[in-house]
Amino acid sequence: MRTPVRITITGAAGQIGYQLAFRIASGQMLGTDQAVILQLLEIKSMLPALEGMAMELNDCAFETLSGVVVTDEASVAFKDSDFALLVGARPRGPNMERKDLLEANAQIFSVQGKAINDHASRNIKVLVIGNPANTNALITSSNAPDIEPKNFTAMTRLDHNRAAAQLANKAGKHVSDVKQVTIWGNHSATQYPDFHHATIDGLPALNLLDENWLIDDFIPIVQQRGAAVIKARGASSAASAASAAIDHMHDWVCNTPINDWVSMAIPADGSYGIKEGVIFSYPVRCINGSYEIVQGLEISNFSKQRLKITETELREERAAIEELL
Ligand code: NAX
Repeated sequence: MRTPVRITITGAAGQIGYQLAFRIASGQMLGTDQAVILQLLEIKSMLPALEGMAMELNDCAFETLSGVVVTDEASVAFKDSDFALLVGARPRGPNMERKDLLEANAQIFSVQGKAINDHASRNIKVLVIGNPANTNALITSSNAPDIEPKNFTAMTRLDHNRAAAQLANKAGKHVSDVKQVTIWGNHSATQYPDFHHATIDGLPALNLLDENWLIDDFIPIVQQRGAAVIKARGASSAASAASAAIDHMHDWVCNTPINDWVSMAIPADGSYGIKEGVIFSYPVRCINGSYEIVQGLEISNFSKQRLKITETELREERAAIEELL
């Protein structure tokens, strides 16, 4: 068993946190030879629930679990943290405008960014899940100036996995046969699920599936999948979101398969015409704990328009919280 690493989960007693903690503690994120210490952060009123969760984690007797910290203080939760999954966020309340939601979350994520800056490992890998995830990641990063911006990412892996599953189902294949799907941009309804480079069982998706279905059905199905799950389940995606978060961190650390890529929202660097200043989802390959944007993909005019729409939304979100950056 390797020396324990410290993993912070915020909003740990919420529905995603309750899935995440047990799967990470059992070795599903970093492997069954990697010991972990979970550092769980919640708001004060949720501490009793979090204590109960810590009891259950102990009761699982996981070989990989070396300790559990329960706290409502960010300085404790992020102390020496090697990985952080930022799930806790303010949900949209009645009469709340988009700007109010952005500002309420900006307050939470600026506090956590400062705590990361002051207390976490200098090599921490951060994944923001709480919405609006891309802009929350931007705020967290800008409040942690001593940590490299590339260490701050936001989650579009659930959208990526949803896209792959939709293509597989339509083609009558297994999801593992689908490669090179991309989610571009924001984790919101403006995201662009791009099928142009996707292959299914080695053949271009465009050769196997009707282009009208890909444009008129596939794209909106993926964009609206979160709302469809809420309608069916009466609650938002939780197990699938936790699973995607584990995939994101696992691949970041343990590499992406050679013939495929994944989608991660990362600091824009000018690639594909997206200027710096936003956290934008790109196709990436992970090697030795780092990620690289997949370069040189052909982008059609149709795709360029879609990229512009989602970039514009991210710039608007940024403008709403600019003073907190
Ligand atoms: P829950 O409401 O079940 O849990 C959130 C938890 O965060 C609560 O227990 C709350 O007490 C805690 N919390 C709130 N403020 C906090 C703070 N300042 N510090 C620590 N904890 C705090 O929501 P859940 O279903 O778990 O979803 C969490 C977030 O994930 C939401 O913002 C949601 O919109 C977002 N999602 C993001 C997805 C993505 O793909 N990026 C997909 C799933 C999900 O919708």
